[in-house]
Amino acid sequence: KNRVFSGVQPTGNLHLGNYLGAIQRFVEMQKTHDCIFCVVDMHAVTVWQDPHELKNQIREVTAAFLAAGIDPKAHIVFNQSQVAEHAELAWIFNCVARMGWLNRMTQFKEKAGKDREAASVGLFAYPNLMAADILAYHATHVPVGEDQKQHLELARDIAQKFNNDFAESIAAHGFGDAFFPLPEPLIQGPATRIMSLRDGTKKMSKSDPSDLSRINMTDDADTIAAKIRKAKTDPEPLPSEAKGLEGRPEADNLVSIFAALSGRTPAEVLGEFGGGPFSTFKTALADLTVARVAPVTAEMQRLIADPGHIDAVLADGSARARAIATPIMDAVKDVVGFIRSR
Ligand code: AQP
Repeated sequence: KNRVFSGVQPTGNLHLGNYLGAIQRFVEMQKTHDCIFCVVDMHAVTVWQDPHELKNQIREVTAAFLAAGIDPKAHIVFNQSQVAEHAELAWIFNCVARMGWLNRMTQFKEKAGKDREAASVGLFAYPNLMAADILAYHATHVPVGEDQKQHLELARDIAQKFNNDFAESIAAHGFGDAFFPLPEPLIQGPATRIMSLRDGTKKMSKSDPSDLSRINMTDDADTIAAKIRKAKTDPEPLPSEAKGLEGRPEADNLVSIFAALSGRTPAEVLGEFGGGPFSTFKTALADLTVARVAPVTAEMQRLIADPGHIDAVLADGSARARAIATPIMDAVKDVVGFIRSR
């Protein structure tokens, strides 16, 4: 059966890239799949987080899920640290994945920066925990942005290696010839990689020191309009066809954002704005962004004002997530050869 798993880190500054590349897609997937949406707080602490802020950030991401239209009753919304199976399975995967595989992960290289010796071990092993997140539920489909493609490939390699390493035991325990499904990344739509508003070659990111580089989900209308007005562009007018966006990363990015927010293709957007100046287009883009983001922000603020309700949603989702992950983790322990009390 098809099951979707995806997560968002509660690292603050939730932005339009997270919304368009991930959360908005999650909302659509609810119609066709059983979905599990996770606030991955254990991933967040691979880089130090202020404990008080972390709680607020977990509630903020949960509020964004709910405000965007994720139904926590029909699907599962929870925070990772409440389901111990993530950590347990990640340990097994630490022993399945190879150092060489993790050494090739570009996100670790980017996040660790020059001083790799000073990065946390958790940051290095991050992709193993991500594989555990997905595979603890035997999830088959994972909607993510382009930046997570390499981690998904690693999750498939881990699943495959586990299936091979333990093939005999898997068969002996009656699980057939493969215990873990190989999860499929779903990287689709016009917003798989929203770029920084200050530099069209860098992705929009929570950790960019410049607040002008991103639209935060908590920005008010004036701030959104000002950031779009100040967004970097080139001196040429907008092209009339999508292929004219090649080699113009900033223009390409703004057109993609417009397309994703309006549910149109970039070609359709250029059909309306192509040949015209950026100023006209930016005004329309600011109006559209505010119209789409403001209701979500308002609903997020309403939800955040009642942390007790958010925590109850997470507790309920965690219990339902655990009910799926516990038998799978028990089976993993049997396959690996651990003794457990029954
Ligand atoms: N710029 C982006 N465009 C489209 N999708 C994006 N995602 C992130 N940035 C973009 C997608 O959002 C989901 C959640 O991401 P995350 O919070 O788990 O971590 P991240 O990818 O590390 O996000 P950031 O914002 O870039 O944070 P930092 O600055 O810490 O690196 C994922 O599906 C991701 O693909």
